[in-house]
Amino acid sequence: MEIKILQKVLQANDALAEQTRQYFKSKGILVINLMGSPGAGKTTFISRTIEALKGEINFAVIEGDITSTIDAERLSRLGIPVVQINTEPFDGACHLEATWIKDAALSFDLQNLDVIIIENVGNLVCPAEFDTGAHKNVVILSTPEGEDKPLKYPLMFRVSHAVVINKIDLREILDYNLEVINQNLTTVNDALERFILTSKTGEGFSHWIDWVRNQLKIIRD
Ligand SMILES: Nc1nc2c(ncn2[C@@H]2O[C@H](COP(=O)(O)OP(=O)(O)OP(=O)(O)O)[C@@H](O)[C@H]2O)c(=O)[nH]1
Ligand SMILES: [Mg+2]
Repeated sequence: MEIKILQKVLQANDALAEQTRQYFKSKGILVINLMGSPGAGKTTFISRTIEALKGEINFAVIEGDITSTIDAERLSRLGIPVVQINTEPFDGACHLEATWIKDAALSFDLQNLDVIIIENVGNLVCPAEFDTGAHKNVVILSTPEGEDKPLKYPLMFRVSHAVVINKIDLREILDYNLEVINQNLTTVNDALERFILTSKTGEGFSHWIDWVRNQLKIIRD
């Protein structure tokens, strides 16, 4: 019985997510859902991306956290529209659902918008189970988390279109093995687009920035 109820919830979420995806495509707006562990560097990465494309691409951000507006305040300082979703009233959900994303996204001035980035709630489990309606799912993995995460949390890496290996500046001190992480990513999903960078300094960002430009072009074709 419980399984049936959960399936119903997921089906309703998926249907709304698909509608949202089509709606934003029709408006020429790219929606990117960024997922990753707490502290992987999601907010720093978003901030760096927005700064790199300032004057070229207009961004808005949907911030997902169980509680607090810390990240939303950080990103608002970039002069972009930000909406915070706190999941505390929804049993402290560890993911974002399509209905919340739709409402948040529709609150933006869509005329002056190119890309919406969703910073999902920090963890590698629940966000992978709920389609947000984004066009692209991106998972950010930082070097201190180790090379084994794709094998331990495979769903996250299967539902993602791209993976960002962040904090590569810490590679030597952590003895981080790029060959091993690449092998583990290939085992789980060899179609994943891969970016290796340091959000703190912006090193290695050009490939990622080109990808964002290209995805926006694809949405508008
Ligand atoms: N050395 C290093 N530190 C980084 C890098 N990117 C982010 N950090 C640091 O990692 C810490 C967490 O970064 P955040 O951007 O807040 O991470 P987050 O994933 O948004 O965290 P939550 O929203 O709390 O889940 C901060 O102290 C950042 O300065 C990086 O590329 N290298
Ligand atoms: Mg954050």
